[in-house]
Amino acid sequence: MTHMQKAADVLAVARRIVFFTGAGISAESGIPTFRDKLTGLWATYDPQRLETADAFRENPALVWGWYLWRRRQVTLAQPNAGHHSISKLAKAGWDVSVITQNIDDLHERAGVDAVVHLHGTLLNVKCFACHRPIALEPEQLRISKEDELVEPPRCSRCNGRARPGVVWFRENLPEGAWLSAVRLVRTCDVLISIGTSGVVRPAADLPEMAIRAKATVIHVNLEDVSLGDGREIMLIGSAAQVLPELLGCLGVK
Ligand code: BJW
Ligand code: ZN
Repeated sequence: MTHMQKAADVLAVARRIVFFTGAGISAESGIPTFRDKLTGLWATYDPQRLETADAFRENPALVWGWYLWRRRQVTLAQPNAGHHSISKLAKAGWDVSVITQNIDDLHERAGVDAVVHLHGTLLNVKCFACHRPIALEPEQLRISKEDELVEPPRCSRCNGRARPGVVWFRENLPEGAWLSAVRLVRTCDVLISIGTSGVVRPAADLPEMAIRAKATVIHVNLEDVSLGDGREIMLIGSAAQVLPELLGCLGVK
């Protein structure tokens, strides 16, 4: 039996399915991943320089400008067949939840309502000082090129700087999101982990948590990222190819 058929058989009888997604699922929508060679954002940028609170403190205009550019990139992108497959499975009657590390809104735009965002979202803006949400006008979000320095707007309540509503290294994950994720993972039959390198914790602990809770873990990735447990099924290929094929085996169009 092929790995694909084995995965379809497991899903056919699954009661609760959790999708756990990383940058790889949005790659075919044109959003670069973090750690892939050549196309990864970090091939040209040093993450330590841009994705930490220290970096923002040192050079807020560089970091804010860079996030505005990424925001525009996300706004112009469209969900791909991988994102759409997840919502098709839900519409076909499966009990499906989505936990994502991604800061884009492509799952939502593919029709999934309650997405758990472990690393925040690019579309939210908050105050660096008092953490309250900040609403910005469209012209404050405009940008012309990626290396433009843009001074962040100020918070109307405390005059702190606006920052993206994402989770940087050494920052805690939003507590509610993390608790929801753990609850979903501990009670699912199948966790489908898509397009994540599994190096950033605590998110990377979720597949192992699912295995400990006796769920089957199906990985979808360009490379073998399995943990070496008998409960895993590794499907090698791109999300936009593998997921429609998997749905095809289940008779979901
Ligand atoms: C495809 C595909 C296709 C490609 N189809 N597949 C030492 C110092 C400081 C911190 C730490 C430390 N040691 C450990 C830590 C903790 C740290 C951590 O884990 N660091 C490791 C890197 C070592 N974690 C944290 O700091 C977290 N907070 C925390 O732990 O708080 C407690 C604490 C407090 C005080 C001190 C220390 C700890 C927070 C983590 C926040 C992560 N934030 C980012 C940036 C978000 C904002 C932004 O985007 O700008 O989140 S980092 C980045 O990595 C982003 C992602 O969500 C995350 C995961 O990446 P992902 O999704 O896995 O992408 P890639 O690129 O890595 O992988 C893509 C995969 O897809 C590959 O496998 C490809 O093969 C595959 N693929 N195309 C299918 N078409
Ligand atoms: Zn403020």
